[in-house]
Amino acid sequence: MFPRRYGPGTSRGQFANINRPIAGPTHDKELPVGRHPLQLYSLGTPNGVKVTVMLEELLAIGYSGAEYDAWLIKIGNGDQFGSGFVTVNPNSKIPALLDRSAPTPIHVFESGAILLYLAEKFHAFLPTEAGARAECLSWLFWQMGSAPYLGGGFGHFYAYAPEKIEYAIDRFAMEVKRQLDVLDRRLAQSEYIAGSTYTIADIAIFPWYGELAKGRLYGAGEFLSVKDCTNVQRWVDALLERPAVKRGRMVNRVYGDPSSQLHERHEASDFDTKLRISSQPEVERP
Ligand SMILES: N[C@@H](CCC(=O)N[C@@H](CS)C(=O)NCC(=O)O)C(=O)O
Repeated sequence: MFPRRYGPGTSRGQFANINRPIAGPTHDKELPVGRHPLQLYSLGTPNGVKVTVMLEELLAIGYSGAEYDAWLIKIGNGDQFGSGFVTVNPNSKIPALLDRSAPTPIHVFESGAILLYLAEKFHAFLPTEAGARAECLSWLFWQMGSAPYLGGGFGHFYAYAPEKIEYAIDRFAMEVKRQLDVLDRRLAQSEYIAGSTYTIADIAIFPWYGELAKGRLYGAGEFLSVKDCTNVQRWVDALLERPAVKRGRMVNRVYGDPSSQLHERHEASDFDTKLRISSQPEVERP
């Protein structure tokens, strides 16, 4: 029986230490600042990877103004509740971006807003023609609205919940299967998500649904029969070949194969010199 008024219960599960019912900082801590115009405070989860892939794509096509320092925010340790981070993102979630190239530094939070901000700043990966732009933004916002059902819904109840609740798993698995089918039907019609060109819609959707399709999220590939989504598979395989995608997936990554982990990124050469040679695997939290 639930009480009439909410009060924190005994928090359980692997994220119990960072769950809290109030916002705001828990401690004073300034954020580090590097020498590049863009300062990214993040972690290599799907929401973080969207931004590092975008920055690497911008650099790959020659926008040196997209040079960035990527600082590691360990959400399992509560770094997102430090006063400096909360100033950049009052919602205390990665990713958060600080653009110091403007006379007054600009704070951007929410991965979709960061992608849009960077696309507009550099005039890249966002079509300018009204119809194509609307298509791209529709899919970008589709991702932002849909992924919480995948991460906060399916992933949470399938992989993280201390006890398995059939109703919750069934409800969210069905929704995620439906979302995958939305993408599969779309990708049967067009090469990329928003049409014939690669855009921020692909960059936003790939780290969630692309990784899911490859069985790398929540160990749920077989359960969701992801191999049946042949058009999604074709699209992910193409994206995984992009050098910028390969680099972006490594930045701020603290789990998986140590040789794919670049905990912080400050120079392009870090990919050659600073990949992890040993580290403890850490579980992601999308
Ligand atoms: N809608 C947000 C979601 C960001 C988000 O959920 N970030 C997670 C990691 S993927 C986080 O920072 N969690 C920390 C916490 O919940 O305390 C976005 O797309 O930027």
